[in-house]
Amino acid sequence: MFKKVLVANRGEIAVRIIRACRELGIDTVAVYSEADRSALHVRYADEAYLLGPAPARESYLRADKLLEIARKCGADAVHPGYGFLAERDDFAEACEEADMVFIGPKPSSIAAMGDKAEARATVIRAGVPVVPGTEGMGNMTDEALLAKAPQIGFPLLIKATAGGGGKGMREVKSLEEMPDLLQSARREAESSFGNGNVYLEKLVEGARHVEIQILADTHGNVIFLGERECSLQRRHQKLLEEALSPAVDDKLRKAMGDVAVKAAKAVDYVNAGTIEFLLDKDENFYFLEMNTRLQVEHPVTEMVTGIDIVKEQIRIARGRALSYRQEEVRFNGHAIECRINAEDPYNNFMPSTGRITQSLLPTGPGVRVDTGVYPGFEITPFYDPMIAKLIVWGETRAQAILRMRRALEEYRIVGVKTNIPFHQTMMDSHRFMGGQYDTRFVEERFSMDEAGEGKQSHAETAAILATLVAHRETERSANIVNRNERDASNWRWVGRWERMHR
Ligand code: MV4
Repeated sequence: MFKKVLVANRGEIAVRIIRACRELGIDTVAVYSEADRSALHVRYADEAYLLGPAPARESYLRADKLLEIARKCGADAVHPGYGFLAERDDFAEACEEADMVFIGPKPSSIAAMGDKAEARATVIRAGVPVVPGTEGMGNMTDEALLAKAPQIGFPLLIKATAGGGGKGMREVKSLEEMPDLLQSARREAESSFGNGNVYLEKLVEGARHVEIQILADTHGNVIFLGERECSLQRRHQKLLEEALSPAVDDKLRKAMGDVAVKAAKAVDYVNAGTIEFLLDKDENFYFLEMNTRLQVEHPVTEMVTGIDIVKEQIRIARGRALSYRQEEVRFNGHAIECRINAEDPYNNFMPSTGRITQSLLPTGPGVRVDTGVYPGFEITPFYDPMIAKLIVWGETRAQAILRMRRALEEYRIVGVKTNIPFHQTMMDSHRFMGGQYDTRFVEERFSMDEAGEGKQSHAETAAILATLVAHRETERSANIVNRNERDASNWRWVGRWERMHR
């Protein structure tokens, strides 16, 4: 067993990792920047050390300082959390060289999935479906890309090989506009990642973003923990996640899970990881990329499986076998996570900074809040605006939505603006209730004040959802329609309800 784990992160995820260690009887070491002297992760850890000034570059990204602290305090493992150094193969390597266990995958797996074009080529060889593109052609010149583009067809996407998060991504509608877009994509990729290489993929329109959580141990066991629906995002920042996805049935889940396991095995993966897929309207799914880390939204998977993913990560890193076999993974109920950000949803989601003067957290049955802030803590512009994750569980999706609505009402934060009103409007959205949304929904179809999308009473929402629940129950007992038809009829029912109340 590890005696002492250094948590190389801040905020809610550092607190989350410290909690898992505490329950396992492992001592914890926090590191912090000058802006985080009074942060919660510093208070909760057994020991804490200053890294440097507030900017991440001078604190949480200082791999040399982190390892020096780890060595001096006698830590035997490092948990990187997400962001910062979590997906840097050179950091994982440096941990190993310092005789420190990196609680994550091998450096070679991180590197293999870090180059998105190489990742595509690798998973294709393992039989994983990808969107048609320039796979297997190595780093290409503009001439080669322009020659290949008509074969792929338009519209297509230019993507950065070092990419992720949509940086360096460009939509191309015709060959004529492609040279300029190539240049600007390369420029953006170069400035964001120090690497201007790009590749091409056919554009899949109106798809959902569905990702599969996997766990892999050092004994060759790889299992999947079902999917998360992550389509509700704005400018490539996820805002709300659900487990399981309203768009995935048991058969599709098994198909996607088996493919995710193949992708993980293709890079000899160990520890927790996530395979991202695009899922189109006809239930075709395509590998996008693999995240070789613990993810922000892991709690929704924990809530429906009962599996503590962080504890499994630690167990795996100690060389133990997974606690669960695939057939022991069961899904119970539905979970939703709202990311609570310090930003103003009425003003283009502008970041909001300042001291939190009051904070009242929602509690009660089926409610979990993962946060790194408390009254008196100051939100600075140095880090991510996410200050908490509000996660609820319900026996059904409808009950989870009603519970989230209740929890959002209880939540009070004074001192900074938050996106809680955005989530409240989302809970009232008929499209959201019907599970009818894709990755364009927030940016193209959703409005904070649109009539019909929001502004009804709790009683009205409860009535809609109760009817959806009753409707689904009836169907389940009658067992006469398949999933697609069932979704359509749910949606028809919501339409009828809207017309009745006009
Ligand atoms: C795509 C796509 C459509 N077709 N690839 C965006 C970030 C990066 N991880 C991949 N992304 C996309 N790749 C093809 N061939 C649409 C997106 C995309 C997206 C994906 C997941 C979640 C939100 C998204 C929002 C816009 C575009």
